[in-house]
This record gives sequence, structure tokens and C-alpha cells, in this order.
Amino acid sequence: TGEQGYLDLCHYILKHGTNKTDRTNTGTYSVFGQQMRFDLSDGFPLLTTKKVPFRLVASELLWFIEGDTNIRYLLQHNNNIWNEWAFKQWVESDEYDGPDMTDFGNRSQRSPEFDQLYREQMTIFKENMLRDKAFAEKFGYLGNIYGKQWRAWKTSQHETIDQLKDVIHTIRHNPDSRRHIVSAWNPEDVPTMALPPCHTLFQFYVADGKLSCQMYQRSADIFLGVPFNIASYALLTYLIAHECGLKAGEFVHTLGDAHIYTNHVEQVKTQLGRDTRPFPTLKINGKKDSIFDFELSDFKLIDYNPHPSIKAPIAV
Ligand code: DHF
Ligand code: TMP
Repeated sequence: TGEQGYLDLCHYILKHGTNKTDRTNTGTYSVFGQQMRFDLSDGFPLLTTKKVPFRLVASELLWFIEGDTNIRYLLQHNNNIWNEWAFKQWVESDEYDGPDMTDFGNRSQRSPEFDQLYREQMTIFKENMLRDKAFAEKFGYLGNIYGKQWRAWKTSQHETIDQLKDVIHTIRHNPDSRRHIVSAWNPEDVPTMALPPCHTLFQFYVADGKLSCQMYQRSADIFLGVPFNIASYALLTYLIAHECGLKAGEFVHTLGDAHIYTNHVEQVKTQLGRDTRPFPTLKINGKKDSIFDFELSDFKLIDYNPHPSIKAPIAV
């Protein structure tokens, strides 16, 4: 449990993982069906064995909560974590007339010359996204991903369901319910999403005045994505607990295909050689209660003293 649970899972995957090919042609070591638990009364679970950029975690979560599915919001908050998946839509479109960007993720790692070209095109893409609203609407929209399904799931009756608002309502009014579920996995929309949801479904649980959350992640990039996912759901749980007058209980993280990309193995080993430090503390602006009113400046992390960050290429 805690950060040690994450490190133990890394060890386990390196030792027992199957060397498996994957969609991105990177290659992984993979296991299926694992679980980590984080006691949220024991601090905020932001890993300390490498620096995890909390600002990016928080602005991505606020983007989901807004119901937004366009990366323009993220760019406006200087958050670049979703760029590649929007960029891909642009370079594969008829409107793109720059140098060939086929398979840019792998090619930029193999060739410094290509990487230079790729960076230039990415810069142009970001400028267009911020300057040109029509361009952003066309290429920044990632499909009906998390924000849309959480806040405005389409029904067969041409109405929408606000799953997030509804779940907060039932946590408040019927805390014992065993139906506190939000699903991002909408089979009708999956084919048109830039990336089908990795964190597919979550459930809340109330007992002894504490709110716990369990999330099912179908596919887990252990080195890059998972530290973000842990922090993101911990923050979501703290925010909903805050709104409902509860304490934060546990975050239970259940993983389907849990993998370490072959080009992250050295980085993971570096991380495993470091000692853990106490988790930081999260302070939430007490003047606000509704999860729909928060901004970045309402969250403060106290005593976060991580080891340095470790860079790794992301598989596109
Ligand atoms: N694809 C893959 N292959 N793995 C992912 O984890 C992933 N995550 C996505 C979208 N697609 C994905 C959304 N979340 C980073 C972290 C989370 C994330 C996307 C990217 C990332 O690159 N983190 C870097 C820092 C990035 C920065 O500072 O801008 C890290 O070192 O944690
Ligand atoms: P996939 O759709 O082929 O499973 O690829 C998605 C990759 O992104 C996979 O490595 C898991 C990773 N990922 C996370 O780990 N966490 C996330 O939040 C997201 C969006 C993706």
C-alpha cells in the first residue's frame, strides 16, 4: 500500500511481466489484474520517488470536471499532456500540408533530424490551436472522452445525464447506496474517440464518515500515466468529500493491462533505487464547496519534497 505498493508493482512487472507487443509498436512488459490502495488520510498520494507535476494533474482534472473535451483549454493552462493525440488528427487530415508526420511518435525517438521537424510542426499546431478557434474546434476535439461522458452522457431520448452531479447528489442523500458509479466507457462513442478511456469507471463508497473511491483502469502505462491517474482520482475524491462534508478515505486503484514500456525500463530502475519520502498534504480553499467552482489556485500542496523528475518518451 501507499507509494511502496506502486514500487512493488513495478518490481513485480519487471520480474513477471510478459514481453508483449502493443498498438504503439513500442513493446511492453505486461501483467493483467493488479490492485493498489492509498490511504488518503495518510497524506496526498503524489509519488515522491520522482517529481510528478501536480499542476498538470489538477488542470487536467478541472478540464474533465468542466465537461470539456478539447485540448485548447489545456493549452490555455500551459498543459501539453494531450497534444500528441490532437496533433495526430491534424497531420492525418486533408488540411495538413507540411512534411510527412506518419508514425511521428516512434520516428522522433529514432531520428534527431525528424525530431526537429516534428517539433516545428507541433509548435505550429499549438499556435494555430490558440489563435484560431475554428481550427481548435476541428483538431483539438478528442471525441466524446471523459468530460463529455461524466457531464453530458447522451441518452437514446436525446437528453443528457450529468453523472458527476448525480453521483454527488446520491453520496449526500443516500450515502449507503452501492450504486455510486460514473462510467466513461460509452461503447457507442468509443470508435470516434482519439483514445478510448483508460480510466473507464469509478465507484464511491461511504462508511464511518469517510468517502472512498475505486477506479478500474483497463490499460495502465505504469511509468508515465499511472502516477498522474493516482493523483487525479485522489484529488477528485478529496474534492467530493469536501463538498459532501466527509473525510477522504481510501483510493483503490484496480488495473487491467498493467504495463511498463520497454523504453521506460531504465527509468523505472532508477526510480526503484530511490527511497520514499512522506506524502505531501493537500489544502483546499475552504471558502468554496462545490466541485464545479474550483480553480487551480484553490489547491495547495504542502511539504512536497520529491526526488527529481525522470524523463521518458510517451508511446503514441
Ligand atoms: N499514452 C500513453 N502511452 N501513456 C500515457 O500515460 C498516456 N496518458 C495520456 C494520454 N495518452 C497516453 C494522458 N495523460 C503524461 C502524463 C499523463 C498523460 C499524458 C502525458 C506525461 O508525459 N507526463 C510527463 C510530464 C509531461 C510534462 O511535463 O509536460 C511525466 O514525466 O510525468
Ligand atoms: P491503448 O488505448 O492501446 O490501451 O493505449 C493507451 C495507453 O495510454 C496505454 O499505455 C495506457 C496509457 N494511459 C494511461 O496509463 N493513463 C491514462 O490516463 C491514459 C489516458 C492513457
